[in-house]
Amino acid sequence: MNVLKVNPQWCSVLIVMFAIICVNGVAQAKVLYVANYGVDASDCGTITLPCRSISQAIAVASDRDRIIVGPGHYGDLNSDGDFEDPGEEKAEIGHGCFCVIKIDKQLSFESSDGTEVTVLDAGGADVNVVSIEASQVVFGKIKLGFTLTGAKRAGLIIADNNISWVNIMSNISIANGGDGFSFAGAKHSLSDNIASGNVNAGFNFSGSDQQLKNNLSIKNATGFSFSGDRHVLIGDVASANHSDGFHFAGNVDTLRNDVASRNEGYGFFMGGNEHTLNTIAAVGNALAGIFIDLSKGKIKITRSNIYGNENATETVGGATLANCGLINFSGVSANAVNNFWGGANGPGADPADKICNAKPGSKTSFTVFAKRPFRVVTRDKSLEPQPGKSSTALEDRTIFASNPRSYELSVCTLTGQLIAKITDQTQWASAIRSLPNGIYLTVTVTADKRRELAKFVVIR
Ligand SMILES: [Ca+2]
Ligand SMILES: [Ca+2]
Ligand SMILES: [Ca+2]
Repeated sequence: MNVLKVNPQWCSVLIVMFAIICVNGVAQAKVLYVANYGVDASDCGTITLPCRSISQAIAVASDRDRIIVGPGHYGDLNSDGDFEDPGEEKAEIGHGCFCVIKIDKQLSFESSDGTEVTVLDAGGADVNVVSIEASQVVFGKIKLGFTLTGAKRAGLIIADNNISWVNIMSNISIANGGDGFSFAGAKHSLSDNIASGNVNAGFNFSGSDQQLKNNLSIKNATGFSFSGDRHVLIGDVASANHSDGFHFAGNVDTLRNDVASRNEGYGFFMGGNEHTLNTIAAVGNALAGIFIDLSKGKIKITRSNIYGNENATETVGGATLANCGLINFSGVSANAVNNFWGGANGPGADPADKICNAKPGSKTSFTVFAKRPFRVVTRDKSLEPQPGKSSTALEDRTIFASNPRSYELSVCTLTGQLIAKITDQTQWASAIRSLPNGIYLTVTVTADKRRELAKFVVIR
C-alpha cells in the first residue's frame, strides 16, 4: 500500500471533488440552539428560533449534531414539582431513565456562556439530572460545560455497560443525592470536571480504561472510586472527602500528578495489582496516605510526597497503627523508592510519616528517599486544548494516542462514493488493507467534525 500526502499542485481537482462529495456528510451535521428565551416546537433549534428545553433540542437532533445551550435554568422552571409545564425538560420520574435530561443520540453539547451560568436543576426530584444512553456523546467543552444539581440520584449517569467513548468536559456536579458522576461502560474520558457536596462518590466508575485529567472531587463520600482495570489519571485532586480520596479495586492503574489532601479515609487505597504512582501527593489525610491492599504486588510509587497523614490511630489486621504515610497490607514487596516522607531523613516519626508493613511478608523498599518535596502540578491547564487555538501536530498525536476515537477517517473512491467511515483508529490500517486494488481518497476529521486534519490519496 502506498500512502501519498496530497500535493495541491497535482491533486487539487481530486480534493475539490472529494470535499464536495465525500465530506458532505460532515457538513450536514446541524447546530441546534437552546435558550431561556426559546420556545419548544417541532422545528425549534435555529439561531432565531431556539428551543426552550434541551430535551426538545435532543428530540429534533440527529446523530452527530451539536447542541449549544444558553445561560440560565433548565428543568422544572416554575418549581411546582412537575416537569410538565411549557419549556420544561421531559423528565422520566419513576420509569425510563429516571432522569431530567436523557441523551440517547450521539450528540455533542456545550454551553455558550460557561459552566457556572448554565444550570440543569432536578429540583429535588428522585432522578438523575442527566443520563447518557449513547456512545461517543460529548458533554461539555473546555470552560463551556454545565452545572448539574438538585437530584436525589446522580448528577450525571451512564447506566449501560455497553456505552463507551463518552467525553465529559468542564462540568460541575454539585449537591446531588447520589454520585456526582456515575459511569458504567469503558473508555470514557473526563477532564476539568468538578464534583462537590454529593452524597455518594464524586466520580464513580465500574468499567475499564477510563481516562481522567484535571478533575476535582471535594466534600463527597469517596473522591474517585474505580473498579475495572487500566485507568489513567493525570492531575486530578481529591480533597476533604468523607472517605478515601482515590479508591482502586482493579489492576494496572497509572497515576501521575494526582493529589489526595485531607480526606477522612485513605488518600489512595490501592486494591488489585501492578499500579504505578508517579509524582502524586498524599498529604494530611485522616488515615494513611497510601494503603496497599493487593495480593500479588508490583506496585511502584515514586517521586511523590507522602506526609502529614494518619494523625490519629487506626486498626489494621488487629494492629493499632499511627503516623503511617504508607501501609503495606499486601504481604509482598512494594517499591516506594525516591519519595519525600516529610523529613530529610526519610520515613519516620513526626514531622515525617512512617512506612508500616502491616502483614507478614510485607516489605517496602524506600531507599533512596528525597530530602525535599517534589513539585506536583494538579489541574494543569497546559494539558487541555485551548479554545480557538489550532492544535499542533504533536498535540494531535497526543490526543490521538490517548483517545483513538478522537478522529474519524472517511475513505472514498475517486468518484466520491463513500466506501467506509471508521471511527476507531485501531481499525484504520486493517480497513485500508482490506480495500480492493484501486485509488482512494481519505480524510481525517476530529470526532466532533469541527476540524479537518489531513487528506491522503491511498493507492492499493
Ligand atoms: Ca413544573
Ligand atoms: Ca405544573
Ligand atoms: Ca506524620
